[in-house]
Amino acid sequence: MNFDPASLTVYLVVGSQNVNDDPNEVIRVVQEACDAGVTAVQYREKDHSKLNQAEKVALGQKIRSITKAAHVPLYVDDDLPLALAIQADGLHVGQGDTSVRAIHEVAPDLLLGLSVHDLKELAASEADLAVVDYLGVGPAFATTSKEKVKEAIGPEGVLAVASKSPLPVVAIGGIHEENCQELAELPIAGVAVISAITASDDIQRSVQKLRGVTK
Ligand code: TZP
Ligand code: MG
Repeated sequence: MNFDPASLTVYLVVGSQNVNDDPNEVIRVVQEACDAGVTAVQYREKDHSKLNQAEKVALGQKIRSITKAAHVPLYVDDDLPLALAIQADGLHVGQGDTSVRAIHEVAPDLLLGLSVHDLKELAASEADLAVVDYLGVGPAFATTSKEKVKEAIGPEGVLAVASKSPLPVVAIGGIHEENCQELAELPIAGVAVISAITASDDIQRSVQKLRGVTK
């Protein structure tokens, strides 16, 4: 699949650890989010996930069929075997994860996303950016959805990285309907969220509001 920056507009990140360890709830959220018009999905089984690899593959395959029917690109967080097993479109990695160059060598067709927290990390990643499609920048705001999370950088911190980034940027971390407009004037391609969608009482409305950031 070719990378389209518009696919970063509203990017749902989700794994069973975000929905009370209930795989069926992951499926419900992904289906409703795709129906509501999310533009990318990342399957992120992390932190205190209770699923074994076979269970991750089984759930990932269901997410794959939902996203495929919706024509929404599917990324997997930092698990190349899982990404290949479920025929994901891409992989997202953090600074401490498998190097993007190593991934690109074995799986050149996978789209690649890389997390960057600040200008220092952007500079340190420069040589790798040739094989990366987009940057995830944050946490924009305080978040409780990720363990060992770095400090929030605020809209200013997102702006600092986005204005120097040669690649499209999706902001992530603590972004909700209520604060997303604080990011509206920034040179970003979109917003990535967990709880704004997984904990939403109306996914259709939440996705609509989040879309407004780049409109
Ligand atoms: N990476 C940086 S912050 C974060 C990730 C995966 C968590 C985002 O979750 P939420 O609920 O949207 O703050
Ligand atoms: Mg990671």
